Amino acid sequence: MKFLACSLAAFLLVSCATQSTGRKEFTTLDSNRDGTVTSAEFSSHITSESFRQLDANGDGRIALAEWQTKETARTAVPLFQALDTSHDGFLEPAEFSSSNKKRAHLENTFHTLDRNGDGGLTWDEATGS
Ligand SMILES: [Ca+2]
Ligand SMILES: [Ca+2]
Ligand SMILES: [Ca+2]
Repeated sequence: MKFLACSLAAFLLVSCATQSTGRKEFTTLDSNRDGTVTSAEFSSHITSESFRQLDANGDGRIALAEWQTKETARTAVPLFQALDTSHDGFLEPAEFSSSNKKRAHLENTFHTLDRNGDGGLTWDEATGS
């Protein structure tokens, strides 16, 4: 899971640390626009964003070649095969988002950011200020 964990963490750092685009990212994360990002809003956005980044040719599925060109390790192949539950050599969005381990990682990241533990992420918490 190292590979996914890294790319997700990298995405988070980029989106949270860049002040200029950070606010926009936060608003994107806050899909119901109530000023806080819930765990559900967080996971669904990060998942779709990671998928979009990995799907280099934008055909809506991730081929092994696309999977491997990102910060790759050979160890990513078993993970790809594990996620590809239909065994057709492509990761569909549903396959990509159904990983329990990835879900657990996102939950952890969310709880780390949610410093007061109220289940919602405010702008201040997201930026660490
Ligand atoms: Ca919200
Ligand atoms: Ca693709
Ligand atoms: Ca598949």
